[in-house]
Amino acid sequence: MFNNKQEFVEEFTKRIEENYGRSVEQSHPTERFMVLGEMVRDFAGIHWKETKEKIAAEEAKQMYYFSMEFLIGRLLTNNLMNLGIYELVRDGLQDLDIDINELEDLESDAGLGNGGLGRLAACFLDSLASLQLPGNGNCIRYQYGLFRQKIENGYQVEVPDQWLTLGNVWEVRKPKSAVDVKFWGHVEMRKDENGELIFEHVDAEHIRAVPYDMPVVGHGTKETNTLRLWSAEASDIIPTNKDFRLYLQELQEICLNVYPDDSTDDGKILRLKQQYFFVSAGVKSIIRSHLRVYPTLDNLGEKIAIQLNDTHPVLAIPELMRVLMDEYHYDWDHAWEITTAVMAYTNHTILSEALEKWPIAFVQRLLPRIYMIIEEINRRFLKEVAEKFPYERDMAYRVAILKDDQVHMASLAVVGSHSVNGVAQLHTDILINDLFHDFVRLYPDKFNNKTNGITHRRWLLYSNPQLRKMLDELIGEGFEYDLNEIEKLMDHVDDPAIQNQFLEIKHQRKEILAKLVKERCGVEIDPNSIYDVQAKRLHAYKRQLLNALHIIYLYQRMKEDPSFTITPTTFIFAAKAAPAYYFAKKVIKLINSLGEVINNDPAVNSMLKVVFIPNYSVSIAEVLMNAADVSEQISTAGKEASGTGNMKFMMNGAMTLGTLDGANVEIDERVGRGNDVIFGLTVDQVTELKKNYNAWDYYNEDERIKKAVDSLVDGTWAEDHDEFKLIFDELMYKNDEYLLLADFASYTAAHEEIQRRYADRGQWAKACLINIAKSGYFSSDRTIQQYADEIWHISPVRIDDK
Ligand code: 26V
Repeated sequence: MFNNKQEFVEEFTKRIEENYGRSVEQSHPTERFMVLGEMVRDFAGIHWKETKEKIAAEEAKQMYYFSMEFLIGRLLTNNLMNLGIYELVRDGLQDLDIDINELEDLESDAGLGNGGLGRLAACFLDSLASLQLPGNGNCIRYQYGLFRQKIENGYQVEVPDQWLTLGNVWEVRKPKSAVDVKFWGHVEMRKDENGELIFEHVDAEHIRAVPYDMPVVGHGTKETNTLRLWSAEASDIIPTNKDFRLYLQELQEICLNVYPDDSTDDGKILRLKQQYFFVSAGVKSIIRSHLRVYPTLDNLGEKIAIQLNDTHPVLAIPELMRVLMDEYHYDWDHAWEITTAVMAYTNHTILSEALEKWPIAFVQRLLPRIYMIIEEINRRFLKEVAEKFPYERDMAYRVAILKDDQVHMASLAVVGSHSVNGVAQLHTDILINDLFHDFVRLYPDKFNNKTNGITHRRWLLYSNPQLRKMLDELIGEGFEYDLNEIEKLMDHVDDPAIQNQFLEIKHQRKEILAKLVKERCGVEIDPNSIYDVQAKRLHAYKRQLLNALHIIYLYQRMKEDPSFTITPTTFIFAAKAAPAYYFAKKVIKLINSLGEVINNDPAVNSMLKVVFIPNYSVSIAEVLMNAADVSEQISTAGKEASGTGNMKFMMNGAMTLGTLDGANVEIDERVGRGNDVIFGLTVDQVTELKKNYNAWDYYNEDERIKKAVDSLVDGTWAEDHDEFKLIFDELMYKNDEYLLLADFASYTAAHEEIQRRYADRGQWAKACLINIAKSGYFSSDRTIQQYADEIWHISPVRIDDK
């Protein structure tokens, strides 16, 4: 390949000429990007084969992360940096008069996910490879990522995300590894010559699943894992009872886009198809490669772990049962023993509307054999429940997989896995004491916590080179490999010179963000103002509306009382709303309307600005998180399973302004109350208050609330007084489900505390440095090590230097 700059330049030039028949000078930037990408992929490819051979030779156990989402973002910089060839390539390109930054900007984000759950999967892949652990991803090759968000007249408009226009330079199509997945049809039962019952899925529609593999390279290691993305194509066995064009059209829909969550009933069948498509293909390809190394599937549980990322891939449980029984003739008990040894499930939400349930009729028609197996799992499980708790009749109903004409996927997940974990301690406590309480009584040993993490490589080292440099100089480079070492920074937090250096770096990052805001929003923001950022999916429970109400209060106060001043503050939002989530879209409109009025009002705009950055994505986050002074983590306590944005802000030296929810609790435990600002009701207080809550009490008793809420319908923010009526009604007539009004006073006080603390620049810098120093725990390397040790039981595979 290439070992030095000169070799790189030669190889690059040669490939441009060979691929495109042009000289480097005449080549188009996209051609340069493609060639560079191919070279990097081939560079990684050398170790890919070695890794596979080593795993087979060592008979190492492997993990497969089954996830409907991998929110990867861009890979060029990440791969170059992880491979340790960034400088070499940058300098080589410079010799050819090519700016690497320009090529970096040409890459589309691989936006194969909705939010935190998909980004977590991407961080996990990076940590697995960096820790040299054999762990692979299994997902769908969506033709379009999550929609691109445009803001038109303040409203969200969804535009298709055509991430594959240039092709995906990182992937390798593997037609030889294709498998067929079967839908519809029916099951025939007969006895074979030995009198054994045989189940045959007949008249099924066959769809070919073709894998596209992407190498996953770690930092400072040659171990190279695989992210396998499945794409649907026509099978050799084409349906005889369906028009071929209809067949093609239907199968193309399977991989058309990332499902933008479940707010509507539309496309439920399609979603179910997507789920079965990628888990069936994934299970089959795992079995195939297992049998290439071992003569039997008896040891599958010792050699393979499958982690189910939420309930979306849970059909992998009945699918593995089906393959073991119908294709390899295992009896039920043996198949069940293997399946439960392989499977582990992570829960990512306790919100009942987000817990998947499928109408039995759909599953029965689309996946007839799978449904039979689910029925049998349910039957045997309920028998066990009755035996263990003979005197608790309603227990069986509460835990049943099949009830009320629906398949309850979370119950299936818990029953069919040997491990069930939550994603932050508080969330796991709620799972154990509440959502899965009955299951805990049945299987006390299954439940455990794995607090989320983020890859500090992407989120600190690569996206904040200024801070990285300061840390390198101050505490050495060890923290780049083991983030726990970042705690060494504690020795310097009192040093005024270091505090100033940090503030200077933060200022540089704020200038970079200001430039992006100017480009994307056309608004000038002042890097000397406080950057107060809330960036996450738009959901009622995340309470962007509480943030907006507080801004309204500040605006009204400034207008009423000219002597009222604050340290200039820029409130920055970034959020996508599900296309059919009407309330969330209204909140986006409201935030944009606040910006419109406030930013153009000379009476307030030197102290207050509001900006909404469109199209929140991994690439935007890389610029946004490290420029923040304040990190808004304000969900109603108990509702945010963990959050991972909170960790990205913290690691880059922002102060959390948050409720005691999700991983905020663990951030707070580490940094201490003086270095974050915690407000609002606790989980227990929420439960208590919910018994008797009346939003009108807060409206009537707090003048600030009344004024802010009234402004939603009095024309302050929109000519049409009905524009925000939905929001008003949600708060007042639907009784404020997420308790915004109850937390308003303490939220306002928390902001006042932020203002006080920010005034003392040295103390503020010290608090931010403490946040950075204490962020070691939130590296996904720590999370992955815990999964590896406690759930998967996998060990590093070391590829030797040649
Ligand atoms: C989905 C939906 C869909 C219907 C409307 C309400 C609703 C609410 C939440 C969800 C999210 C489902 C799963 C999910 O993405 N959970 C997120 O997982 C992250 C990684 O563990 C975690 O940091 C976030 O707190 C959690 O919300």
